[in-house]
Amino acid sequence: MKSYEVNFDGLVGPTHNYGGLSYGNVASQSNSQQSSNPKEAALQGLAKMKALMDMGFQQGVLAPQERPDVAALRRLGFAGSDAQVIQQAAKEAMPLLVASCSASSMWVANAATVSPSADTADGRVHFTAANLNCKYHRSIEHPTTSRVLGAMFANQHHFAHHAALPAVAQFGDEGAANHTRFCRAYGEAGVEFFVFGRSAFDTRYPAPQKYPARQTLEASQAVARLHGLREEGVVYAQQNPSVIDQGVFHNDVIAVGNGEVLFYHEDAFLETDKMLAELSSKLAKVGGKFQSVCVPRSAVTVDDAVRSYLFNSQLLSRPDGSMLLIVPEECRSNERVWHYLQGLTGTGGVIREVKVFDLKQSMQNGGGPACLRLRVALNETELAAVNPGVIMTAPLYDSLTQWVERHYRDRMTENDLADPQLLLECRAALDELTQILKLGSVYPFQIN
Ligand code: SUG
Repeated sequence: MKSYEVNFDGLVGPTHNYGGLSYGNVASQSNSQQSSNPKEAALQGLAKMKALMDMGFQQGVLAPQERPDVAALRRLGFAGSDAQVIQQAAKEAMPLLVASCSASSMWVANAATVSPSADTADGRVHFTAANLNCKYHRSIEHPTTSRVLGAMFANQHHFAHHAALPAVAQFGDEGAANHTRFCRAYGEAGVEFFVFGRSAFDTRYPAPQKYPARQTLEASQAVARLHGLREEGVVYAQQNPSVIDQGVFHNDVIAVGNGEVLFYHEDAFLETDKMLAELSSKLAKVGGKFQSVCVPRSAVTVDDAVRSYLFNSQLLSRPDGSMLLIVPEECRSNERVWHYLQGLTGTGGVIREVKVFDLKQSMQNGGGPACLRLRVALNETELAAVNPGVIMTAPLYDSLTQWVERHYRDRMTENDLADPQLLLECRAALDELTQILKLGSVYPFQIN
């Protein structure tokens, strides 16, 4: 049976702004308080989806969330009408209003961890929504994420959904940003690679000194158990704490994998040789031949990787078995990175082509091409069981771009977030979106 990797990209929400909310994420901190352009952000994301679809890849779309999250503000004690809640928060606790307005759900690599049916004990595709509890503004995403994923992958015969892990730091889980899967073919059993930043309970693992390690070993292990993965089909590795301290807040900022290939930076992991050997032997047991492409620090520094997002790229398989790398424009403007990429594609290795996309609006908050997509490997039958409303087509692309043009503002600053009119605009837009994507009622304003 045919199988595919389907990339579901997060549609940027109408409140996209630079709130400076993510300590440890260099771009988020350095662009804090700049004005953003939500319309341009959403159109840049849609252009990437369309381009991948036009290249023949399976492409889907994941809806944004209701923001401002008035219910979250009410849980923090703000009261009255929705407009009063927003105005009171703006007056007394602006950082909380900003957090409740973040469009951070666009980075759907953090929405969930997904295990394809070929890896799981019950032969279903498993999803665990990420609790994202390292940052308040992201910790409020998972209930709606679960509803949206439930509406997209509704068939219980094929899809199993798990609620987010307990919302405490010991189970900090950032979803697929710290998870990669290696396989010979998408529909065959593979090896799931979980990368953690620290251990919550085992003091033998070192932790970063400056910035938080968002993913714990215990969270990754819990996800593997929930998904019914075989021990032989899982490898755990620790991120090098020193790269977290240099701004690598998720592993997908320093490594990306696809098929039988891991593309990574020399400094990305601890005990790299042991990890590569384990990946290689476990992949061999399911018939695969592991290949690694290491980028030496002499060619690209960790700082280059953080600024250019070289590794936050999409590594995609082409029909002839070679691979294509989708990188952000920032890779072209970094001389060392661009030089490295020219060499990489020129040497006859597995990565043959690089395509560049302008995703500046998202990049300025630390979200590159890979952050914007959630990968779901599906066989033909499973793909047919996905809600067809969320699969990208030329007419859907047209409807979504028109929808963005109609509803999105082209400038957003902190002051705009305090405007109660914004809430009404967002709800009207999202109500229409759920009809376009045939999601039913998934937002708090539609349910309560
Ligand atoms: O969680 N930025 C996101 C970026 C997530 C990137 N995702 C992956 N690497 N997969 C984060 O730090 C910034 C929001 C702000 O500052 O307004 C933010 O949440």
